[in-house]
Amino acid sequence: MVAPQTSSKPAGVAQCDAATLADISAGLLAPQASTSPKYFYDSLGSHLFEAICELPEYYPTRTEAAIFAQHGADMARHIGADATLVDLGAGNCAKAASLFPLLQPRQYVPVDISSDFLQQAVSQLRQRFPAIMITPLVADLSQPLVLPPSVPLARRQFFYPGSSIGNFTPHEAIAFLRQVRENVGVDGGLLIGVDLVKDPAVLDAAYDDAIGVTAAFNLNLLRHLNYLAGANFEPAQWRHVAFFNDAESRIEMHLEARCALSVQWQGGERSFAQGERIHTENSYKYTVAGFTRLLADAGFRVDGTWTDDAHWFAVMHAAA
Ligand code: AVJ
Repeated sequence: MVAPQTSSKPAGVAQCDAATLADISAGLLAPQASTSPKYFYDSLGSHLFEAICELPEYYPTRTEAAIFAQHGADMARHIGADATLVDLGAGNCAKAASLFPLLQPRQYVPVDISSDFLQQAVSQLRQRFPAIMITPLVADLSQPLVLPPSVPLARRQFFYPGSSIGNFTPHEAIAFLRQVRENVGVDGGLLIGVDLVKDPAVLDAAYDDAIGVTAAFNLNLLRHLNYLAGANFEPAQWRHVAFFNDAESRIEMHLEARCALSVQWQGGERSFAQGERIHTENSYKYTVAGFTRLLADAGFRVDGTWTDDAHWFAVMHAAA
């Protein structure tokens, strides 16, 4: 039997800017506590996400890869060679790199929030593809997207694979895609991966795998918050919860307090009752028709849709 904690560790010093601290604070203090999924991705979080992509339960990555393998040449015909490929949330850049032989971009602009991870990936990529100009950009995709002058306006093709669009609410997704649309110019486009509605049992398993990698990914958020906000979360006091919310058509991930506890951080504190949760992620699932409408609302015209045989995932190309 573990003795109940009577005194908690002191909170540390915040390692971030005032805006990040204010964002984390506001989320934790809301009646339904929540945090942005962007805080999953410190270096360990990015590596844990890579591990998730290897899990048998996590179908999106390999299903999307199979769609690219089967239809990549057709996609390349829609896009044309010598484009500037802007990869939103590039991570390890592996998906884009696997398409380089077909797409033959002139320039590659990987954008990611995790700076260390991006730099590492880019130095490897430069050795493998010396002919492609690589212009990495560290940016938070929840903020307005501004590309530097080193990225020409002509022939911009945005690449947003992996169904990360699902982290936005449909309303936010339209706003985000409108912004992409404004950055595309007249002769560009968007190649985007979308996770589709399916049997909830398949969805639940994909976000609550048997060996607990997704649980570790979710719990790692607490370690990252300790670093970012000088908080004193103890991951062992929290449980991973994930389920499909049918009414909202989304997977929800939460962290649930295993016992009554309190947490301090720079400039704030909160008590959580046993069973109280922090909502850490939404992952919306769409139908092809629904997402086509969403792209149209953002000012795009869908000119290609590719799916797997089971219709678990779709890759769509939209033109300006
Ligand atoms: C990176 C947002 C596409 O929603 O499936 C994976 C993140 N969270 N397992 C997703 C995630 C839990 C992933 N995206």
